[in-house]
Amino acid sequence: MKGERQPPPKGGDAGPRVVIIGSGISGILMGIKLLARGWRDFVILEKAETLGGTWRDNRYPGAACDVAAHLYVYSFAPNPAWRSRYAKGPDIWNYYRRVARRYGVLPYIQYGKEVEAAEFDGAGWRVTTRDGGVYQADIVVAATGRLHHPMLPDIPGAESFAGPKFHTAQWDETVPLKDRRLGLIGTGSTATQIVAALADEVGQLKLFQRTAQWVFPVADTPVPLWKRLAFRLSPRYARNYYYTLRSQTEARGKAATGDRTARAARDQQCFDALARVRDPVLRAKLTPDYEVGCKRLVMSGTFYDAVQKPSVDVVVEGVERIEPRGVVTRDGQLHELDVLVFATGFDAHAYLRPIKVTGERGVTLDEVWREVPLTYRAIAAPQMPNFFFINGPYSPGGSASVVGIVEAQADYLMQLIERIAERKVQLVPRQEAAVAWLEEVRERARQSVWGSGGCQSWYLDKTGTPSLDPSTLSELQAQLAAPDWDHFVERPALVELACAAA
Ligand code: N01
Repeated sequence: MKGERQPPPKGGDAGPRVVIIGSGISGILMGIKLLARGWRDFVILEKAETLGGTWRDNRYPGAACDVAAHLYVYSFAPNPAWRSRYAKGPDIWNYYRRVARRYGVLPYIQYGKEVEAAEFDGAGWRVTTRDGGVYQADIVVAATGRLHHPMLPDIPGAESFAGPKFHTAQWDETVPLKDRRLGLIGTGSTATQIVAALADEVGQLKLFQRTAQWVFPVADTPVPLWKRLAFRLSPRYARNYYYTLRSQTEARGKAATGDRTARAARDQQCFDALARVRDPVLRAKLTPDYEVGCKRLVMSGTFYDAVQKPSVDVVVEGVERIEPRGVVTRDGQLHELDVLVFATGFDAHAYLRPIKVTGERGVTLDEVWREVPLTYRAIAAPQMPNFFFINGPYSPGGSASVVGIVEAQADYLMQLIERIAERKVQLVPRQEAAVAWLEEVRERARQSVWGSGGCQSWYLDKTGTPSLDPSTLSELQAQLAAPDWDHFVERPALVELACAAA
């Protein structure tokens, strides 16, 4: 993209030195917020060669966002051009690139900079990258995403498969699929999108399902021309539409936190969608044995149609091993395959890893997080002064577009950064404030359907507790409206914050 690698402009109010790790939706947003404040002394370190996280990496066939497109945008940067209710992955990626360019963030991104370590030395942070880069910072913001590390299953013989094999987040576009025999292990949101996209293209698709999923029916309708024009001509119309979508999503999301009325209506739509699967044997295979919404709901209006096509076979016998010719299930059957894809999700609990973060008195983040990832409001961790997260552990999920959530967090974070800059201080959350906040969130999460619905999911941490805050976006915005300064230790920075570019 033109201008993607220009140096940042010089001069002006430099502000505190900030290192942002990651150039996905959260990292770009932090850049926009700093520039809006007039602060230019920051850098966004991106380990890949192009910007973007999720939507750069997930380029599998059918990749799309099942959150309404007009809601999956920054609230201040609507996109009147969306052509359908749900946007395709590459279009979303292009939207965020365009916004990054429009708001002047691109010159601040450095590519090929994989952060290896961040070390606090009393005065500030020393961030080092794999290629030997060293960055001194007053503040570090980790915007590294939650679903970033592909999870590859430990299935005997996986290495021996003779054909191409890859994880959905590492899709090999050079591998032809037409009329070939494709094996897909896993049945989450990703796999269901792939099944719908490829059922007509491949010769045969074997879907190896360990656990059935509840599917909430959604229809991907085109956005008519008059509406696109209205979005373009009337910012007010666009804004109202955004907030209508937001409240609809929030109402549905409340089901997760225990609102029985919302839950009943939502559940019924899932039951009805499943009931339309004609073959009773297939329907039985696709019927989950846990509560709706316990796992992250699959949102799809096409999966059940696709899975009923003659090319698709749902295999529920359980994968025993992989051999050169294909997958052997527990009933001893060999399913011969040409291509094998792992739709087995992500390690959602490897947050920030393998970056080594060392805070006060040499304590590492791994030590602070030995039991559970202890954070204060999912934004900061004890003993890590001026080190912050966006979309960190225990961020809310499930009831809102993640973009709205990270915006609420970024606005809160800007208040912390403002204070750090104004008072020339370091801020670190008090241990007891973090523990109290986390206990309260974990208790509510346990009581939510994620914790009590009788399923396994990536939401659950090693203790079996959902690592998500069940707060809705409105609740989160209220909680984050103004920092409670008593919950932070504030102390003078040892060295005055730099005002000139490093
Ligand atoms: O991954 P998942 P995903 N043998 O963890 C199975 C977001 N997302 O990539 O259920 C056999 O949901 C596992 O089985 P089980 C969204 O938040 C958003 O699909 O554990 N199977 C499961 O079926 C989503 O939740 C969009 O029994 C094995 C599957 O692999 C998150 O990403 C689109 C196995 C993993 O499902 C992750 O979704 C796509 C094994 N050894 C994704 N190991 C949007 O549209 C695992 N499985 C916004």
